[in-house]
Amino acid sequence: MRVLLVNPRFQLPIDTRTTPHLGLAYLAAVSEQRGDEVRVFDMDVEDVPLTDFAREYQPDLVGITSNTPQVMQGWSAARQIKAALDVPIVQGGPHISALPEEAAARPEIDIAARGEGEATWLELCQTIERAKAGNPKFRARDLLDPANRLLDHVLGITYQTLDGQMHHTPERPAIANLDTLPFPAYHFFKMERYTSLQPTLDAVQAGRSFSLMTSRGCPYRCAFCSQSVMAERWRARSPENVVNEWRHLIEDLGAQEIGVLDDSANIHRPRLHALCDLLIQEKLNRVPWILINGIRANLADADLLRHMKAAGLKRLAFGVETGDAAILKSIDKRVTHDQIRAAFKNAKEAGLETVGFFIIGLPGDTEETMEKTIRLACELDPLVANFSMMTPYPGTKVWEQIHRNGGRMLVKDWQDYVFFEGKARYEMGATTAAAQEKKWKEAYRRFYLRPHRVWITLTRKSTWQHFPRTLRMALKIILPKKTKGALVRSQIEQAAS
Ligand code: B12
Ligand code: SF4
Repeated sequence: MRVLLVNPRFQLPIDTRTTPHLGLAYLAAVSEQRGDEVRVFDMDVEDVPLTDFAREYQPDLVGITSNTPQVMQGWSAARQIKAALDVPIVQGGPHISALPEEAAARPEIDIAARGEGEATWLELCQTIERAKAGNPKFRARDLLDPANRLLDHVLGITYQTLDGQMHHTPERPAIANLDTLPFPAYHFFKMERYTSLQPTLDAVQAGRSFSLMTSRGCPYRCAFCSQSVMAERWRARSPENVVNEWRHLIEDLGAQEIGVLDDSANIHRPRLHALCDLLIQEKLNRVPWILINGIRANLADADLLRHMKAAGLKRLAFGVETGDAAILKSIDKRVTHDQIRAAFKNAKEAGLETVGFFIIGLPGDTEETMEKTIRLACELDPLVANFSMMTPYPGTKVWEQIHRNGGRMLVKDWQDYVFFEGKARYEMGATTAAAQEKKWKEAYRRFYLRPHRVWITLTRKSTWQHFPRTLRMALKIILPKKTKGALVRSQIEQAAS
């Protein structure tokens, strides 16, 4: 079987980083293990048209990944492929897991895959292989012919048969033992075309930054977080299995930096201690790593932070979200401001660089509460403060709240569901768009334009090594809205050309 995995185009206009898609790297790995011929087409880095590529490769099955802002590009990619050849197309990823019927109802998509995809993908490959072996005239539409019942047995998919009936097969259980998965197959990616996800070093060579995931899922359910793909049950790989991949990335692929992408890496502290012991023992701590996502502040004690530092951790993040205690409680974060303060203090004392994630415009936020968020950010003073505009993704509690309580979404197209720009995405009660936009702008200016912050920025080597990017970020903070809009437009045009 020849399979094609597609990452639809979607570079953020301001931040032009690109990183290989870990989900596709896993799908590619299991497919290769099954014996398939595999190609990955990442539209963010490819320079040939997708249709030309598909026509030449003639895949038997195409898989397209999509998060929310990418989903329309995903449909466009599917239309391009369908126009060139008759091939079944499966779409998966976070957006599809939240709204599978929307994708399954589209003519260019045959099957929507919900949740973790490895086992589903393998079963679909088998199904199509068998169908093709039994019928040399097999066409993609045969999959959706209700008389054939070809897809009934595949768990975790949604599809619309030709008679207009929508079918949801039962949920697929989460992968119980993550150690059974092969390592992500980066050899299908044009690694030299990727930048670092979040460089901690002053210069990471192109293609030398890798991501890995040591656990999947999160037992928490914060109101704003899109947890549509991964099961609520937190599952971890064994420290030995993780270290084997870590060694492979460093020794075989030349990793200069590793980004750990777990949703909540420190749910089970003894496991993380064991992992740190192994990294130190095997001298893999020579390569710096970052915890890209926020780890739980309530579970980040000084001992663990020091141990991770010794194991090579350079930077870590905490999801602070808000400076208002009542809002912190209402979003189900299940952490207190004192725990957050202690976590930042301990992390800094351990010699770690810190990142703070803050959200502007949570339900119930007013100018007053958002002011508390800005003040808390300045008090915690992380190396990097990230202020996101509250973006209600489908499937989240905030999304339900807005639709139930008469809130108003201010964005229409899925591609606008990004939170790095300063535009309000919704309004509800006292949480007005004007207040959100005003405080977002203030947040960046007030955090980064404090004299000691300006000094830190000017004296950091990376400021000058990544000067175009630093300048873009600075302009984003300083320039008035109109000019910023022009900047964004020119970036989009540049990206499109
Ligand atoms: C790393 C990361 C990033 C990185 C890199 C993204 C990348 N290229 O992979 C960066 C920083 C660029 C990023 C950006 C954004 N991200 Co992000 N990101 C993540 C993070 C932390 C890990 C992604 C990952 O590798 N997961 C592990 C792999 C194994 O899972 P996966 O990719 O989902 O793939 C599995 C399944 O989804 C499924 N699957 C996926 N595709 C397909 C296709 C087929 C055919 C099949 C069968 C199955 C299938 O099978 C895969 C294997 O099990 C996730 C959180 C998370 N836990 O996933 C958020 C997450 C994906 N991001 C999210 C968001 C919101 C964003 C942004 C929109 C934020 C913004 N700035 O506005 C942007 C989008 C920018 C863009 N270019 O698309 C949300 C998505 C919500 C949604 N409804 O779409 C998530 C889920 C975080 C969250 N909990 O809210 N992100
Ligand atoms: S924000 Fe973090 S802790 Fe909360 S549900 Fe999402 S991944 Fe879990």
